This record gives sequence, structure tokens and C-alpha cells, in this order.
Amino acid sequence: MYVFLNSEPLIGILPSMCISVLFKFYDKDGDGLISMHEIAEAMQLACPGLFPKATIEQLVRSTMQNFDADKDGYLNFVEFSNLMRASGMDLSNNSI
Ligand SMILES: [Ca+2]
Ligand SMILES: [Ca+2]
Repeated sequence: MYVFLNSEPLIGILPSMCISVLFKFYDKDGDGLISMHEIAEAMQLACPGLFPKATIEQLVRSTMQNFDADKDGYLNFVEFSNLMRASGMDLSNNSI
């Protein structure tokens, strides 16, 4: 279901296609799960030098606490979608 160029403003909602592209970007080894290590790597790639390593580790940890619903230590696609929707405002601000 793609909602690009819709008249509705995309406040806090990312198109599902966009999320799956991001999921593949985060999931470096392509196993369909995003590990803490993969999140940390993606953050460093997305904003190189913006966060010190310790801050990234903290962010990853709190992200996992909030969004790893089944507590297996990985984000699956559903958990990742929730994360992206929750941070949708920030992402859309960055891309404008
Ligand atoms: Ca992975
Ligand atoms: Ca999980």
C-alpha cells in the first residue's frame, strides 16, 4: 500500500515501502532480523561523527528496550516498523 503524493500529510507515518528499504539498509547480513550491532552500524553510517560511540550504544539499548517486543535481542520487521513509525516525525524533518 503506497501513499506517496497523497494529499494527506504523512505525519508520523512512513509508507511501508520506505520502511522495507530502511529495513534492508539496517539488516546488513540479510537474515531478516536487526541486531543491536546492526542498529549501531546504521546509526554511524547515517550520521557519521554526530554521536560518540557511548551515546550510540545507549541509544541502541533504549531502542531495544522500547521496541524489542518479544525480547529476543533483535528487531524483526514488525518491531522495526513500530520503531520507524514512532520516529517518523524526525525522519520526515530530516528529509525535507
Ligand atoms: Ca541481521
Ligand atoms: Ca524482537
